[in-house]
Amino acid sequence: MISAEKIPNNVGLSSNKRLQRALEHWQPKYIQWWKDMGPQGFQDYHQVYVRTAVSVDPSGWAHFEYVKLPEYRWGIFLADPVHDRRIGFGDFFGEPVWQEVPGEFRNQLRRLIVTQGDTEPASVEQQRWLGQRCPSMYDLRNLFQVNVEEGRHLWAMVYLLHSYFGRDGRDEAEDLLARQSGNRDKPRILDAFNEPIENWLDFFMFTMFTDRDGKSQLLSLSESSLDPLSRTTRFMLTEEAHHMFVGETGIARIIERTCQLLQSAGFSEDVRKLGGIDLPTIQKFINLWFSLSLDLHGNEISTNAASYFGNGLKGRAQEEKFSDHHVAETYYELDVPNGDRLERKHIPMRSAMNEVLRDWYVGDCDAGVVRWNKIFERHGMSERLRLPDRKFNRGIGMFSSLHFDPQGAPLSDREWERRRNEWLPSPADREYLLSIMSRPVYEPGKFANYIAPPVRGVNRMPINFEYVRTEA
Ligand code: BYC
Repeated sequence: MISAEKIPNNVGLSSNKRLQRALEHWQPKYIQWWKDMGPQGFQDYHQVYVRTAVSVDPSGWAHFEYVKLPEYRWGIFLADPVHDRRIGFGDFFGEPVWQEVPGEFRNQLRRLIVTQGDTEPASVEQQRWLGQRCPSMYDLRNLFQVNVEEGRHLWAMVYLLHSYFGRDGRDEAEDLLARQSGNRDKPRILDAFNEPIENWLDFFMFTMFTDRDGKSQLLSLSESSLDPLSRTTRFMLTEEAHHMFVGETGIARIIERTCQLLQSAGFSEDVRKLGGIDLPTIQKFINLWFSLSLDLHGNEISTNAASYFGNGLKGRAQEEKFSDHHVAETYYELDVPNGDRLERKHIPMRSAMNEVLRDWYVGDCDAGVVRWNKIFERHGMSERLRLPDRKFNRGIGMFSSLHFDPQGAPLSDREWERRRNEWLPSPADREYLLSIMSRPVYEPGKFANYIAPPVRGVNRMPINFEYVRTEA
């Protein structure tokens, strides 16, 4: 039986019979999915020190407890309503926001919510083997925190589907549990969510770059005229911040350790001989996950994006920072491939909305890389990491049929095939990473040789706290 106590919420679940009935049907399937496709080997005998959102106020955040993963209390939360909120962009600018789904935008809204919802369980599936290779108990706990929150984000989208899309919504909610990351017959919708995440460098890059796409997409959905979608995504953003923290600090700690190893060997050694992760490998994983996550912003020129904007369904990140919210007569300057040259074209701004969001995203990623590079400065080293050019390794959009090196210089198909392993992780790189991650580090306070400890523990607990307990 569905109860408000088991499902923390601020959506009036206890008095909403329709939602209760829909969830009663869906929740057992979700739990079965979680056991089958969630963290492998940690479902039955482990208790994890996790944060559970029990309310939207700041004190609701301080709620930490040991839980068995399948017993986590996945809740449903909307950020507080904004009094007299008005539509902030597009053709309906200035009108009151919608509390129900307008019939004419039903399909588009459903599509956006399903696409967003599909990424959440996908990421849990992608990460399900990582516990077996964890670099420490602290990191293991962070992995599970990210996983349970992605599960909660799925709940958030399912809440919208169940509450506002009737029968179709219930069918879509079932399908969200039926597609599977990497499955050839029923894959996840967006490509990056079908890529394997087999080692912790993948994981930290994913939480740095792909979760940051989550941030940019959620920011733009939080502008939506559909108020429940706006309020749901606004609350999700608070959790997303932690995921990016895990990614950014995870890579920072790997860089820190690599610098230490290099220094201890007087810069004379290959870091791999010392069991660390060399900088060229780190750079290759940046190249991979940044380019995959650029693809997640869709085509550069998109009629879908134009119509989402015009209809007020999906805005720009931080829409209030722009002065023109109609965007009916402005243009975006885009370099479009024409034969073997790029030609500057003026694209109606609404059709370039995916590119506008991508600009915001690239700036946010760049700031993170600048912070990583400070670690080299602190060690007095001249090495630097960088984002590849946005044309590099693209699978979606107008550059997807062409090849470019990380500096953006065009390459022939042959040259690309010959040199791609210089820029992207090779099978040998992956084999090396698996070799140093083959055994999990489960002892409190101990860390794998390739990563430095964090600056502080979780919730003011010591670094050597037992973040994951095993039952006898
Ligand atoms: N892979 O007009 P276009 C997160 C398809 S991450 C495969 O450009 P649009 C998270 C597209 O579906 C954030 N296919 O599309 C992070 C369309 O197909 P059809 C997730 C792709 O709609 C970490 C066709 O190409 N949220 O939260 O303008 C862990 C035409 O493309 C891809 C959202 O994505 C791709 N990458 O833009 C956990 C927000 N890109 O209809 C979670 C909701 C495009 O021709 N989604 N296609 O068969 C959207 O806003 C839009 O759907 C997109 C695509 C920006 C993704």
